[in-house]
Amino acid sequence: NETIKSGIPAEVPAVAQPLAGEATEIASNIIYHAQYSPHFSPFKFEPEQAFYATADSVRDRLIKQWNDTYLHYHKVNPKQTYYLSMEYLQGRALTNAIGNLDIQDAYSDALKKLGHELEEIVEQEKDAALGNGGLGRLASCFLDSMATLNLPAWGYGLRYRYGLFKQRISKGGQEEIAEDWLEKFSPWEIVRHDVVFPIRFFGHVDVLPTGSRKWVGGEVIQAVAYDVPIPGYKTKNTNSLRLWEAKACAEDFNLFQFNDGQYESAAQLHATAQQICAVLYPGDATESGKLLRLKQQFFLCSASLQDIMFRFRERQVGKGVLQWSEFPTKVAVQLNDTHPTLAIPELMRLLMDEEGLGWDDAWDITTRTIAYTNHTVLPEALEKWSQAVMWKLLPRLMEIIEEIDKRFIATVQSTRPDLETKLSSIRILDHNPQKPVVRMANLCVVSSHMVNGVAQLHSDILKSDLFADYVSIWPTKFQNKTNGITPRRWLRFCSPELSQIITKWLKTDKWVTNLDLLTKLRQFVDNEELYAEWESAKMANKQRLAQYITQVTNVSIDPNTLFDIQVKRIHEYKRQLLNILGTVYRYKKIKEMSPEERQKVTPRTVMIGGKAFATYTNAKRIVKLVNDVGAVVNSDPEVNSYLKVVFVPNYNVSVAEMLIPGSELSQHISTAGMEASGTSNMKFALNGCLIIGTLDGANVEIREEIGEENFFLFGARAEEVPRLRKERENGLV
Ligand code: T68
Repeated sequence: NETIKSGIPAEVPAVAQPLAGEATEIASNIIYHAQYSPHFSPFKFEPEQAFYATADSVRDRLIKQWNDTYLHYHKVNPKQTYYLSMEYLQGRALTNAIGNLDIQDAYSDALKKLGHELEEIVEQEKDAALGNGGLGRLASCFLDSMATLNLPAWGYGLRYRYGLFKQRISKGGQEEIAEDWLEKFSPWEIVRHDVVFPIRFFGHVDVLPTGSRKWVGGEVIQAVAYDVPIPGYKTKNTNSLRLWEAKACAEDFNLFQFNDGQYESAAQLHATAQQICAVLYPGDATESGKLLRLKQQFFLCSASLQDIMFRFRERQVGKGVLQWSEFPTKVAVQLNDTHPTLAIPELMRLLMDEEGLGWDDAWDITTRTIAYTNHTVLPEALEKWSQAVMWKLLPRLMEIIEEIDKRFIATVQSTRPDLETKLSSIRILDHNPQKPVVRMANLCVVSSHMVNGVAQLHSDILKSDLFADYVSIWPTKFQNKTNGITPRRWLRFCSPELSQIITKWLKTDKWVTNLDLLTKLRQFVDNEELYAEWESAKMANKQRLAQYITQVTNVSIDPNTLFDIQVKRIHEYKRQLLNILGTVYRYKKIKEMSPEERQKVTPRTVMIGGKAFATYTNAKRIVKLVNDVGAVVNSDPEVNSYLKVVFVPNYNVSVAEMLIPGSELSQHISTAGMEASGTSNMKFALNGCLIIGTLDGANVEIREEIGEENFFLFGARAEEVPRLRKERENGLV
């Protein structure tokens, strides 16, 4: 960590405050971009054109800092972190960029001069939804935080053409529609035509006269870099999110076949390349779906590692002989779950087959470079790839995985004979004759120098259960890193009203980078004036939310009711079903009450939102049930002034930015032991919302942080769950 911190020093001057009159300058810059945009007519300046022109103008500022940052790190050559993730849920970028550059007021004034409101312009931007849920959003939060902390840290991912689907609710329940976030273009990405790496699939392994091995033949697709700037908050430090796009070469286009009328086969490799980054998480029920997903994973890993090694080499130039043994002192690669596991055998391959290192040196470098974050203990979510598919697609990598497995077994047999009976479950290859597979989590644990869980309870369960045998081999390899969220997006920018109040009472805005300062608000615990201000901010956020809900659902909701919200991916273990059944019970109770009794009920609006994976039948049934319950409750004149139920369609980062500040009670009620961490719990708590939750994931730590009095504890504890399950299965309860 110390080496990593030696990046841009903390005292790097913050971005200059806009000067008076800068609004005029910005306004003319926006107009310049509108007039010379190659994408739109210069005679139009409607909200859409105003958005793109504003984004282009902000991007100019970012590029300056971005280039300076790159040059700075190039000179200082610090240890750099690389986050490898198949998912990034970035959401919108404009508010965040303007906020982090600290130029909101100047841009807001500039747009006013041009006849637009900043709030209306930012809504023109489509969410970049290159992720499914918590894991993808965590990656994006980390990028913001690392940039703000002046760490040299890059994210690597894929530039999916279609991100997470758009959810439409019809009579039958959820419908999925392709989300075309690049329909026009993204103003934030810059294509690097000079950063291109070849990625091989299929083919075979040749043995050279020297005895070394080389992967040859098959199909070779090009990975082209698209860079997205990641600005830190009030700092010059601007990192990169590098997203890879797949492309075939011009030589791969067969002109002869095309002229012969064989259009499809002439452009076959081009079509194959296009499939790789076509969609986030292609359905993997079919064999071709599985192959495509594996191709995506390898594409990310190989391109990123070739790029990282290229940069290492470039920065070592002039420092004498290239020492690959120093690679881990300059490079940290963090795997966001097992999806980028292939980085392990790929780094081994590049070091051995391309750089000529021996096994032992390559292994030492690989294990010191790679670390792994686990995000789940659910057995069905632990990745296992068919050995047959892997041999076909990645023959050289499979040789290396086989060797890692062999050497691991030999070490265990010689040093830990007591683990002999456990070997079949802790080794990497599962030779089950029905379906031989590679266990990716095992490969990660064996090959990483550090393994972490994402909340204390989850990390404890990893140690006591899923990875217990490994703990006995490497007691210090396992640690906890409880997830976090960026306070910029999840408070400062999504609730400017509340932020202003906090800044006023704390007499500083330093809390935006140091949340510990919020505890200083405790001294005002009895201050009526603060309460009144707080309440008015909450009411403003509730009104904004109520308006949005009416607009997207046609259900009018009353901001004076209690807003009770559960938003997250729909999953059985997250128990949206329990929530809606509880709501049905509440409905029936109100129905049975006398008019006098009803007067005592706190009127409540229950909101549930989230996407169900397209092939997850039970999750889709839950979505439909919530909608159907809503239809009954909301149209019942006896009850609907005391209870309303809405399903919030198309839950995404931007919708979350509206829901969370307007919430008063939020539900985090997963069966204990199942939710690795949860991160929306933190976002709700930060916005002054009470929590009802189980002792699961990071709820445990949040409860300690916000105090038991602000947390309605609910349900069984993790250690009680197995017994309860058994009793229920046996019909005892
Ligand atoms: C989540 N995992 C955990 N997985 O469920 C959540 N994508 O408890 C935790 O807070 C969060 O990770 C961050 O640590 C996911 O979001 C996925 O989205 C996923 C799983 C399999 C394949 C692809």
